[in-house]
Amino acid sequence: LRGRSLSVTSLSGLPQWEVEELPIEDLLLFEVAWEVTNKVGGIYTVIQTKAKTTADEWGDNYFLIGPYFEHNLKTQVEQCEPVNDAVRRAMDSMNKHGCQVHFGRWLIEGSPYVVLFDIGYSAWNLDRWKGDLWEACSVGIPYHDREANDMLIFGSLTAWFLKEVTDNADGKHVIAQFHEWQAGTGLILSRARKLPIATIFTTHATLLGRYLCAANIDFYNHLDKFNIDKEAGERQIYHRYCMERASVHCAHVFTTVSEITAIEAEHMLKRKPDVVTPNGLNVKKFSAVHEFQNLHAMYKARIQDFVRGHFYGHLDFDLEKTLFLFIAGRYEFSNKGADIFLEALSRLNFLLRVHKSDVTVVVFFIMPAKTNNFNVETLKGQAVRKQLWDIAHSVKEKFGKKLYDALLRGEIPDMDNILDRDDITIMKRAIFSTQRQSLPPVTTHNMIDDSTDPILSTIRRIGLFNSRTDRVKVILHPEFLSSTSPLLPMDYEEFVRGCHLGVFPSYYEPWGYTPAECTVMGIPSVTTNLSGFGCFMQEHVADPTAYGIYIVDRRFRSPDDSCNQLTQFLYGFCKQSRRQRIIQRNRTERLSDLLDWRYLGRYYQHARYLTLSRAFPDKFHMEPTSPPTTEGFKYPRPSSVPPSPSGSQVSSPQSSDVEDEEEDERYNEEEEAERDRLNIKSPFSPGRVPRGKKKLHGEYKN
Ligand code: G6P
Ligand code: 1S3
Repeated sequence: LRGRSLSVTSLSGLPQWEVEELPIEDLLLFEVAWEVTNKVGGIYTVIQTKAKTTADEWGDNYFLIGPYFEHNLKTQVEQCEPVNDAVRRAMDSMNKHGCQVHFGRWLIEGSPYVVLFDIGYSAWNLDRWKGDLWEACSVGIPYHDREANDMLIFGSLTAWFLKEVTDNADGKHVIAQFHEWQAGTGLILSRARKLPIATIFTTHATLLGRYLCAANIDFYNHLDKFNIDKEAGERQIYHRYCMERASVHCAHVFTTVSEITAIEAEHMLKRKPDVVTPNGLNVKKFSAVHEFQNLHAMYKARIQDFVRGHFYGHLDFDLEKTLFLFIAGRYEFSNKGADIFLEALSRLNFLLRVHKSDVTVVVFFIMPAKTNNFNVETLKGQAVRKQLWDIAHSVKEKFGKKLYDALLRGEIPDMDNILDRDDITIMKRAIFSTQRQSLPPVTTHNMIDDSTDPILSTIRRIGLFNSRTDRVKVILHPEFLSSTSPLLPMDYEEFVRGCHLGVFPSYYEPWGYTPAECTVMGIPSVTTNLSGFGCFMQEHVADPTAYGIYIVDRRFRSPDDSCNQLTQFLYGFCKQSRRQRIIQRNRTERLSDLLDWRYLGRYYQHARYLTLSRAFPDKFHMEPTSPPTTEGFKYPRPSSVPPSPSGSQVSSPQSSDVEDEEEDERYNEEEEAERDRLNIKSPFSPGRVPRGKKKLHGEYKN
C-alpha cells in the first residue's frame, strides 16, 4: 500500500506548498482534449501552456490525445515512433483494424507526445458506436448534429485505444484526464467497459451556463431555480448536455477551473467538483524589470503607426497622450461583456469631453466575425501613411544633402531657400491627398452581417463614429491578429504588450485567460467578479486595483451600476500620468508568479493522486484531506497606496507628482521593501532567506 508522500516546494514571493509525490515510473498519464494541437479556444491554451511543467514531471510517461487534422499535423507535430510498448501495441492494433492513428511530438515547450485519431477515416463505424453509447448510458445523438457525432467517434477511438493500452500496460497504472464534454464520451465508454483506469473529468464551462447567460438571463441569481432538463431541451442541446452530465458522473474525480464555475456545475451538472484547478500560464520572466517596459514602448510605437494611417486626415490628437485599450476573444457579445464595455465607452467619451481632457482613447475590438476581407478605406489609410512617410523621407534626404554641402563650404545654408519649389509642391500634393470625405472607419473589414452585427449596431445606437470631437475612438478588427497581416502586422502577444489596458468585463467567464495573459506581460486589465480569474485575484491580492487588476462587480450590482463602475475605472485610468502607468505596470507584472503553472500545477497533481486513490484504493492510499490551499495568503497592498477607504477608491499608484529623481529612488526602495515584506509576512514562510542567497534543499547556497 502506497501512502501519500509529500515534498515541499516554492516559488519566489509565494508561500511554500506541499506536492504529492507519485511513483511516475509505474504510471502512465493521458490527457484527452479536442483542442490538442487544434486551436479552437481556451482549452488549447490550458493544454499548451501546461505541457512543459507536466512533461518535466512525467517525462516519457505523459501523452496527449486529440483529433488529427492534416494541416495541424504538418505545421505543429514532428512524427516519430512511440518508445512506450503499450502505446505502440495499441496503435498497431488499431491501425490493423482500419483506424488511422498518428503519433509524434508536439512542437511546443516541453514537446509532449501526442496521439492523434483521424475521425473521418473511422466515420464508417458511426452507427455501431451510436449503439454502444446508447447501451452504455441511453444517450442518442441526432444525425444532424455533426459536431456531436464527431465527438462520439473521437470518444469511441479514445476508449478503444485506452483498452489496448491497459491490456499491454505491464502492471503500470493508467490515469486519463478528459477535458470538456467533447472528450467525455471516451470516459463514459471506458467506465462502461470497466477499464482499469483512474479517470478525471474537467469542465471549462457548462453547456447550459453558456447558453443561458448568452440569452441575457439573470443566471447567477437563479442558479437553483432552473429546470435544467427542460432548458437543455428547449435549446436543442439535450443530447450534448446528457453527454456532459454522464461524463461528470462517471468520473472518479470531477474538476473545474474556478470557484464560480464550481457553483455553476453543482447546479447545472448536479455534482460538486472535487478539486478546483485554476488555469495557469507558462510564465517567462525577464531578468531585468525594465525589459518588459521597453517592449511596451516598442510595440506601442507599432500600434501608433497603424493609428496614424487609420485616422489620416483626422489626426488632430496627440499620439503621446493617446491610450490604447482593447477587448479580445470569442465573439460572444454579452457573455464577454462587449455590451457593457461599449456603453461605458460612450459614458467615458462624455466625461472626457466635458472635462476637456487632452487624452484620447483608441479602443480595439479583436473578435472574429464573418467578413469579406479588409475594406478599401482601411487599406487606403495605411497606403496614405506610407506615402507620406516616403515623401518626408525623400525631402529629408535632399534637405540633408544640401545642408551637408553648405557645411562643407563653410556656410550656414539659407534656411528659407533650402527647400525648392518642387519639394513644396510635392508636400502640398501629399497633404491634399490626405483629405477625406468620410470619417475614419469603425471596422477594418467588410462585415458580412454588417446591419445585424451586435457591436456595429450598438456603435450606431450610441453614436461612437470616430468623429473629430470624440475623445474615444473605436476600431473593430473582426479577425484574430497575425504578424503576417498586411494591415496590422503584429501577433497577439506583441499587440497586448503595446496596449495600455485590456478590458474584459465578462458576464460568463469560467476562467478568462485574456486578463491573465495581460497580467504576466505587465499590462493592467479589467475583469469581473463573475470571471474565475477575477475571483481568484480578489482572493489572493489585498488591493487588486493597485496592482492594475480592476474588478467590476457584475454579481451584486445592477447592469447600470456595473457600467458606471467600469466607466469610473476607465476614467480613473485615463487620469493617470505616464509615471503612474509605469509604476502600475511594474506592480501588475509582479503578480505573474501567482499565475505560473509551476505554482498552479499542484491542483492537477492533487487531482491525479485523488483519482488513483479512488480507482485503486488497495494500491494508493490518501488520508481524507482537503486539496492544496493558499487560504489566508494574499499579496499585500503596495506600501505607497494609503489604507482604505481612500486607497480603495483610487485606481492607481498614489504618488502625486512623481517625476523627479528623488521619487524614482523612493520608488525603488519601496519596491525592495515590498519584495521583502512578501517573503517575511507570508504566514507560510518558514523563514527569511538572506538576500543574495538561494535556499536549495534546506541549505543556503551562494
Ligand atoms: C515604458 C518605457 C518608457 C516609456 C513608457 C511609456 O515604460 O520604458 O520609456 O516612456 O513605457 O508609457 P505609456 O504608458 O505612456 O505608454
Ligand atoms: C473556456 O473557453 P471560453 O473562452 O469559451 O475555457 C477556458 C479555459 O479553461 C476559460 O478560460 C474560459 O473562461 C472558458 O470560456
